[in-house]
Amino acid sequence: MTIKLHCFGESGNAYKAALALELSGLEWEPVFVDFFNGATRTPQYRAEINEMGEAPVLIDGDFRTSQSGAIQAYVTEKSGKFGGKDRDKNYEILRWVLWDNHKLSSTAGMTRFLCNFLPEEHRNPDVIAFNQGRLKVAYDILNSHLEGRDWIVGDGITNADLSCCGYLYYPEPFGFDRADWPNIDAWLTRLSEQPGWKHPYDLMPGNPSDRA
Ligand SMILES: N[C@@H](CCC(=O)N[C@@H](CS)C(=O)NCC(=O)O)C(=O)O
Repeated sequence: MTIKLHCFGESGNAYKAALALELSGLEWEPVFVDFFNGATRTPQYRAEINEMGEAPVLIDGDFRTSQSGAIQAYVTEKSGKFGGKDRDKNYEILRWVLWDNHKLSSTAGMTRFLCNFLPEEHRNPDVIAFNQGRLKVAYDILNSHLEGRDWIVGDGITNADLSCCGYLYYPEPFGFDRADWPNIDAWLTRLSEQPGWKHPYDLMPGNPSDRA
């Protein structure tokens, strides 16, 4: 049975799940979530898809979960890919996924939204600057960790990489410039050169140009 991923192209959180599915080789298909027309806020979405009112959501037969980290864990369980080979590695991967979800992707996603998708009259420069300050700390932590490393944990791609990259390939400006962070830049290039890698807008339906 084909796995379904409720997602949309602009969502870096959905990208983490979609990229894990794509690179795992599992059979999957996207189901478009019309986020920008309020789909995730409808009672129907909350009742039938996800009570948390978020994308991504994975449905595989009678199994369903949301949260990109949980979806990645499911992909690992099902495909045997992107997990650790031992307990220490598994916890190290989990540690980076949780860090990403809290400190990197949630702030990057919010900042990108504030800078690009919120109507201009609602964009608050102080809020944006505050978030960009927090992000700078996060980029620095990741960039330092990647010094002398090809991947975040161990010697191959894991869910730590697939999580932390979630918002870092998007073209919309939100204060992240790859040139400022050479180890992150090289790591993003390395990941994008893996067979099967796709850009978020090529992997999932939904693109800012749809609303232009
Ligand atoms: N921690 C969640 C975050 C998911 C999330 O915030 N998704 C956004 C789209 S990128 C969403 O659906 N937001 C709906 C809302 O806030 O109303 C994950 O990693 O999956």
